[in-house]
Amino acid sequence: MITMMNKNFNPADLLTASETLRANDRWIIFTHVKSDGDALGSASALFEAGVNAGKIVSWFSPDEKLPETYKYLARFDDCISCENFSFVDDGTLYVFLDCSTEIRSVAGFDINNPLNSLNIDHHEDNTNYARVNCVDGSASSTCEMLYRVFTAGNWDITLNMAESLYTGIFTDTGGFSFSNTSKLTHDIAGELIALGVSAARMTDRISQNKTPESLQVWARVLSRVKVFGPENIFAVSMIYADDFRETESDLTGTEGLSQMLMSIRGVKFAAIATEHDDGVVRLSVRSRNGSPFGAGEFARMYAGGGHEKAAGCAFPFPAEKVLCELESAILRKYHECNRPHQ
Ligand SMILES: [Mn+2]
Repeated sequence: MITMMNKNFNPADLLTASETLRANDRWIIFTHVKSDGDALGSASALFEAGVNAGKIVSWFSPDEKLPETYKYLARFDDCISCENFSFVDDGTLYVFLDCSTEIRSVAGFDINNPLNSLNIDHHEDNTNYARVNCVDGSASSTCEMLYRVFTAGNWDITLNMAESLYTGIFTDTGGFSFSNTSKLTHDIAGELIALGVSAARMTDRISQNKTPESLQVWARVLSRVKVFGPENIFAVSMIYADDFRETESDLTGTEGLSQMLMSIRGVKFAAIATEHDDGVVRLSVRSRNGSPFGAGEFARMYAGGGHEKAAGCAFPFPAEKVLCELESAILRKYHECNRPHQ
């Protein structure tokens, strides 16, 4: 399996990122589409840090609606939804958080003329599109990166910021259970707890949030799970647009479903297909050690992206054919990986 570690990370980048933030009085923060706990947590923490340091800060997301689960994050309500942004060379610092490419966020950023910009991320496949890049592919989360930026520059970390940072670290590590969880991850979580974060309260807020409506979607998806392949290492299932309509729930209630498939005994690779309102089907893919290919590798076959073990892509088949096509695509890939080299 190819692991694309970011070769360019240098610990000095943390201080450079901190100094870039200090040197600029106006920040505009961008997070990625389909925001998750890490994107929202890092934006919330950075927003607070900026306001506390007397900066003028705003935050834009390409999402029409943010997942309600994270409503407790400071500055959650300050996020402005916007698809296209007019980037201007007026000295504003544009900060991208948790975005492996600029395309993952609002449209309009020109990588050939990257203006005054800062990219803080932990995706192995980050394209270093900004003027200043602070990307460590071995970090668990952007929140972990941001904590390291804050400590490198001696920024005050308030309780609000600590809760936001803890949120991203918790969600991107699956509650400290994925292989990206390191000693450093735990050390930082410990520091955040020392700042007043309650681990139990954070777990409640993040995990105890399912609505009865969203659980009906879970029930449908679980009833459709298909496990297959050698020693049953593959699992797939599907959410149809009708599932949302009939249960009066939405996409935000499905977070964690692909991880649920990974909890089936023996499963090393799982994919959940979701039919969106516009008919487009998107895959959420997960893998763990022992899978013949990584989630990222699979998603890239369909021009998707993400991490080696958690990735996503569009899947170009009509909803009624998706499960069948998905199973054969996985098996084809499996046979390709096992074909003897010529
Ligand atoms: Mn992340």
